[in-house]
Amino acid sequence: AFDGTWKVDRSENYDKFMEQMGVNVMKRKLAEHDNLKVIIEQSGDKFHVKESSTFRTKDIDFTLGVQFDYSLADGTEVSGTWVLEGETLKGCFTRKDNNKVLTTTRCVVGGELVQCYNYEGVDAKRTFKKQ
Ligand code: MYR
Repeated sequence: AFDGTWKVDRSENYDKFMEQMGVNVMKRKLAEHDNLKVIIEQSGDKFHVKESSTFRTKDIDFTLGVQFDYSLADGTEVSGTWVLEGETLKGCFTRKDNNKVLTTTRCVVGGELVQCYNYEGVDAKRTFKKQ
């Protein structure tokens, strides 16, 4: 269900979320137009995710339930896991610099990939269209 090439179409409260993450205003302005594209390939409980944006391209392999390290587009290092609950991927990642937790979910709704984010009480959402 998650397989495909997904291009960001719209974002809600993403600026506030990044602000809560401590991302400076200049990077936040650039991130508003990051043209984020996520290519997801799932086989069983293994995922290959290729992220590309105006900031970078990055590949990651992970297995559901198995902890891995990742660095976010702003350089923040996190460690955590994705698990599947029903039709929803749930991610829980701890920042290495302050031990605070970022949670995120991915689910497909009406043919769109919806990713929700939460950090320290601030929620955001980005919706991706399939290419
Ligand atoms: C992946 O499945 O794409 C790799 C693991 C993702 C880890 C957490 C994603 C949250 C991204 C938040 C971006 C915030 C930028 C300050």
